[in-house]
Amino acid sequence: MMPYRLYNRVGSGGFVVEAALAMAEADFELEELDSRPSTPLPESFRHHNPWRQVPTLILPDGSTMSETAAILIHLAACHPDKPLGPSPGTAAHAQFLRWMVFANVNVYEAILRRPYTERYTTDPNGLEAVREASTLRQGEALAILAAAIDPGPFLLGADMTVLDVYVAMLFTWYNGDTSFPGLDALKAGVKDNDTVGPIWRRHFGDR
Ligand SMILES: N[C@@H](CCC(=O)N[C@@H](CS)C(=O)NCC(=O)O)C(=O)O
Repeated sequence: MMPYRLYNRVGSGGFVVEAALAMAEADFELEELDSRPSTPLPESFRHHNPWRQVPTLILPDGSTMSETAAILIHLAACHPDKPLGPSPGTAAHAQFLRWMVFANVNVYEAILRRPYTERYTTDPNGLEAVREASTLRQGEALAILAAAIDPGPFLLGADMTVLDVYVAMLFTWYNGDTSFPGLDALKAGVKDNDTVGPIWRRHFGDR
């Protein structure tokens, strides 16, 4: 079996996949692309992922996965003895799936409307309005996640899962000014984690 191979760039969404692989104590190689966060990837990357996005993960059998939430759910299923997420079929796993998909389609998608604004309107005079709506929508979706932290400090309770690492990453990209103390505490817990903390700092410094 080959090791996992993760395509990413520093400061991009593959951070959470790298963190999940480390939590799984899996054997993996990093392919860091020479590309700045918030910019399109080189045309040549289409060869690895036709949608030209990171994270893109090559699995040990040589097949390709993309889509952060799908990758995280898959890694948790492959490493059930590691603390990535709850067991499939449990009530906790239902919430794990719920918030994983919510974060992906509502928070991540809203964030992307700022750096990639021209994908969301054909009106050259409408770009700033799309960016403002992006920030508002990020805040609305983060408020739902913040309210779901009960009793905390993590989304599913006392134990950190890859869902929390994902939400902490998205929250650190939030550019609005609404404060979310529950998400601050969740993010602090993620940054404090012995396995994930050093990876966080390599991608995001002290953000
Ligand atoms: N739906 C994708 C979104 C991934 C995504 O937007 N990745 C960004 C980096 S954070 C990217 O590759 N941007 C380059 C582009 O979209 O052109 C996922 O959940 O993995």
